Amino acid sequence: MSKSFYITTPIYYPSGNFHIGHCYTTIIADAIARYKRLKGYDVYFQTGTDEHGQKIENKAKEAGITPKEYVDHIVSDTIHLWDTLHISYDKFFRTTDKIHVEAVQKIFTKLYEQGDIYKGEYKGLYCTPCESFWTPIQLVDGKCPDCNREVHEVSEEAYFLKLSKYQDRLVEYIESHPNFIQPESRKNEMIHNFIQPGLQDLCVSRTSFRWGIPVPFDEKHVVYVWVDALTNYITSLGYMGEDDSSFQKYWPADLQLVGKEIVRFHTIIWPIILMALGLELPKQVFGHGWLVINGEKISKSLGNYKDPREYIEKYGVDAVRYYVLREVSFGSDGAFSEEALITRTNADLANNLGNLVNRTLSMVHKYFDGKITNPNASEEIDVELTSMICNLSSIVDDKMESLHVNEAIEAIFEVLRRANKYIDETMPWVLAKDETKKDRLETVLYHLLESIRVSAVLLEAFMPDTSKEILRQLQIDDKSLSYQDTLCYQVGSPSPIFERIDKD
Ligand code: ME8
Repeated sequence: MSKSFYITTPIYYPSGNFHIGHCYTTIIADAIARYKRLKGYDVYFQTGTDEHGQKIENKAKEAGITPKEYVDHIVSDTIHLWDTLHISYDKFFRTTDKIHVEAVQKIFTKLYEQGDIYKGEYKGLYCTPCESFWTPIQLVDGKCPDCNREVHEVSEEAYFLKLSKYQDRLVEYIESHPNFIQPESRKNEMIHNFIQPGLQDLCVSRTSFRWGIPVPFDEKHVVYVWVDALTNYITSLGYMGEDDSSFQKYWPADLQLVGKEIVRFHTIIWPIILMALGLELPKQVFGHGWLVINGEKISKSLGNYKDPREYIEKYGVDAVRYYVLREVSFGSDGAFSEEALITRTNADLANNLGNLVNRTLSMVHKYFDGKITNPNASEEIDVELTSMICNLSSIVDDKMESLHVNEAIEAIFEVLRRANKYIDETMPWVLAKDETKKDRLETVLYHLLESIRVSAVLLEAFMPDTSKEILRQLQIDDKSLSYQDTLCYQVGSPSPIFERIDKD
């Protein structure tokens, strides 16, 4: 039986159109999920939408429709965007799904009955756009430290989750599980800035709006949206539902990807809920950086973005996927610009990859009518390229295991660059003029085909359409990830994979 791998993205707020920053998290999760499938794992990749809360209620009111009508429209648009980007999610989960609502109510009741949730009075500062409570010392210039907007005082009867009770256990867990919070810098930030100063019990219900999951034993309260949202990672698997076989199979999650501003929810509130429920914690929460434009986070509230579909229509899905996967070192912030997207597409995809495939297939047709085997007339000059092909899969594996996704993709492009250089060094057009060099010419072209084949198989994780198209042109079924000596190629006609984009 294959090993399972459960990977999640955050569930997104359907409070407006999605931007390339949301696509970034989702494309990276998709590349990791596809890569794990390629390696034979039984992958469960989940994404979805976080549909409750005051912000959504307010937006729906402004639009003169019900909150459910409001989110339905955005959710169907989101699914369309993910499908356009070839996101290979196994589950798109909505927090308005009945199975989730019922399970959250059971979780809340269980925690209340066992004394981890209790009733009290809340007085504090609340940021509605972020759905976050803050203490006065956490504010920056009197405003929300995340979004720099006004917070307001709230005072109401409320239920509280005993975070304080679990503080020591949480610190101990984080310290004894070095992979739990990654990258390392985020772990230090959580411990020193948030946990060690002392965890206060968390207000986990609201009475000032209605668009949420009602507390089943006290219906004027709705469940705090972060408790509702975080539990999606288990309710979607059937936890507390009629059929929990997926939960038994996939929990604990292997990897939960989240943006850096929501690491604290995922590494403080979420593990404490799990501890209180007596469940295992996810193996890793990885906090990635933001895509920024002119130094500022791309965000709905700043409105500094275009619909990602504009880029997809102009440059193609795989150019967009490649750019976000390749350009940013995962974990750090990275600049997004249309100009850099064009530069990358031209340099890496049209020149490096596209030309290599086109030149090689054209030569295979011109000199061997498309049919090539390996006569093994190897020379010293071949060793660097063939050993790079042999090592590629293990390099990509190391990089993907440590989530250096941009370096994994770079390793593939290094082989492609080396193969282009190999053409210039071996000069097949000169070999073709000499009848006695026929075997040597065939060997050279064979090595080139192998460098393209192995790269194309690996590219399935990053650029699935491109991978499929290259393998179609090669007309080869062999998906092995190492250099093969004895394949019989009968390649198809070359057609351009990426056109150069004219900047003007
Ligand atoms: O936070 N660059 O939803 P959300 C990279 N509903 N990532 C970005 C980004 C950018 N410019 N802008 C946003 C929520 N993101 C909650 C999650 S999970 C139980 C609940 C990322 O729609 C952001 O960091 O505001 C976050 O991880 C994700 O998009 C969803 O943001």
